[in-house]
Amino acid sequence: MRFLISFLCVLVLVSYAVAYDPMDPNGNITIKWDVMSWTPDGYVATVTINNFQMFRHIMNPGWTLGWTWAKKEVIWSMVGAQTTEQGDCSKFKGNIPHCCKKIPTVVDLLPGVPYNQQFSNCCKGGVVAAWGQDPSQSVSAFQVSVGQGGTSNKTVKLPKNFTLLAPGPGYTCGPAKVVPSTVFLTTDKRRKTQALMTWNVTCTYSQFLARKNPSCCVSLSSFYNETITPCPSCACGCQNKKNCVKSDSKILSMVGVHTPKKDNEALTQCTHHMCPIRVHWHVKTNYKDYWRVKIAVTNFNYRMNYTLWTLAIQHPNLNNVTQVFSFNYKPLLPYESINDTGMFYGMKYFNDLLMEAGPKGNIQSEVLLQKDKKFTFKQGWAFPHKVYFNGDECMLPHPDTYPFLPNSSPATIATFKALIFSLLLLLAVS
Ligand SMILES: *[C@@H]1O[C@H](CO)[C@@H](O)[C@H](O)[C@H]1NC(C)=O
Ligand SMILES: *[C@@H]1O[C@H](CO)[C@@H](O)[C@H](O)[C@H]1NC(C)=O
Ligand SMILES: *[C@@H]1O[C@H](CO)[C@@H](O)[C@H](O)[C@H]1NC(C)=O
Ligand SMILES: *[C@@H]1O[C@H](CO)[C@@H](O)[C@H](O)[C@H]1NC(C)=O
Ligand SMILES: *[C@@H]1O[C@H](CO)[C@@H](O)[C@H](O)[C@H]1NC(C)=O
Ligand SMILES: *[C@@H]1O[C@H](CO)[C@@H](O)[C@H](O)[C@H]1NC(C)=O
Ligand SMILES: *[C@@H]1O[C@H](CO)[C@@H](O)[C@H](O)[C@H]1NC(C)=O
Ligand SMILES: CC(=O)N[C@H]1CO[C@H](CO)[C@@H](O)[C@@H]1O
Repeated sequence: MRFLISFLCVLVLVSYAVAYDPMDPNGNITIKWDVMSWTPDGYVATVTINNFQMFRHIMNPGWTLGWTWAKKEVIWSMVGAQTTEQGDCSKFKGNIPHCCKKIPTVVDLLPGVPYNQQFSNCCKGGVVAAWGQDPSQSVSAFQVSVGQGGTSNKTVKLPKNFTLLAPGPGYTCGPAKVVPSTVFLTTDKRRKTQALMTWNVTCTYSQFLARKNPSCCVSLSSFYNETITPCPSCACGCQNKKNCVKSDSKILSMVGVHTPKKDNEALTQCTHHMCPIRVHWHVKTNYKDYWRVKIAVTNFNYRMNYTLWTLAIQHPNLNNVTQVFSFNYKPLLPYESINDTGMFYGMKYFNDLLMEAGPKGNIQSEVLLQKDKKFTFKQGWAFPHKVYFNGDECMLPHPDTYPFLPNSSPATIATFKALIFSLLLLLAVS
């Protein structure tokens, strides 16, 4: 037993260290620089940000990218993005660069900029969809003209220390690496061109770097037991409890209270769990060959409309999803032998926006599943193993508190889950 515990500990630690997410093993954000031309004092590059994460998008207020120049490079101009500060360009006469900072900070332009300032895939306010939700919108790009840089693939020095300042500390970027030059197809698809040089940077996400507490929790209920298992108390940390707002508070009608903060800090309704988001899983109906689950997501954050929300769930019966009502559904890892995870997301213009806390701050759906060979209502089998909202894992209740089928007791599975749960708790506390 002791061996098992230490093995699990090691496994857990290792997987956090490399930010490996078993629900999305290939998920990352890539930043690709394609040098399109060399100039007398540098180069012009197309910078493309690809979000390859299946269910984690970059939400409002969008990405902010920083890097450190290797030498004395400056940015002469940018198309489709801008630096937030110009810095000290006092050494220049005549043409003044767009930015002279050693560590430039770049943001996307907002929608609606004049056509001549646009670049393909630019100007979305830095919002980038999740790959699994909308691959065509999971990319963002801009053009940068670099001066005082190398002027050939022998003399150019790759920028260093790439940082996704927003969405923030959850992302860690590796070093830039020269990769085979990107090949482009002309619009009529009859000719191929090629970048003069290409380098890639890969950034990965770790929830444990992003925040101390979960940002969502799960509650459970079933038709076979009237107990509703609530979210764990203080699931999202109770240190902000003094700043929470009661649902009948007069503050809520004050102007500006609902305006999102730059760092997206939540203004949470006072609840025992203190989570901005709660996911409820209700086992609703039992048929001969099928069973039905109702899923509801409630927003307790007065300061956020969640656009393009995603819900990723692991449950052994998701290999047999027959019908999903009023959400979109896509299996994750559909080609692996353990086909037990899937993502739900809203239907465009119908429920892809989860409104701020209040009467409209909820969305729901029902899922019809064909019974798996292992199907049972015993031992909490009908409840999900993992739930992620917008790419962050939600806290589940303790398995001992799940609604039980009358006359069945939580046996081995529950105790095993309890073991893992206490391990996680131990890690969270330490
Ligand atoms: C980043 O994600 C892409 C797409 O899933 C994958 O092909 C690539 O290997 C990943 N890169 C790294 C360094 O993991
Ligand atoms: C570099 O990034 C692009 C996506 O921007 C990806 O398609 C390509 O496979 C990456 N190259 C390597 C060698 O990882
Ligand atoms: C790396 O980038 C971050 C953010 O832009 C900055 O705070 C830090 O000083 C940089 N580190 C180095 C070694 O340049
Ligand atoms: C640099 O460019 C030359 C041709 O101009 C090419 O032969 C060489 O492979 C390139 N080197 C790198 C590292 O891309
Ligand atoms: C959410 O959207 C509604 C309607 O578009 C708007 O009135 C409200 O101010 C928005 N709330 C936030 C927090 O952005
Ligand atoms: C995984 O499940 C989905 C339905 O949820 C199904 O379409 C797909 O064929 C399954 N893949 C495998 C390998 O079983
Ligand atoms: C319902 O589940 C709870 C555990 O959450 C259990 O204590 C209770 O006995 C169950 N009710 C019935 C009627 O079995
Ligand atoms: C509807 C559906 O996907 N049914 C599948 C459920 O799972 C069994 C194997 O466990 C498959 O044989 C069914 O085709």
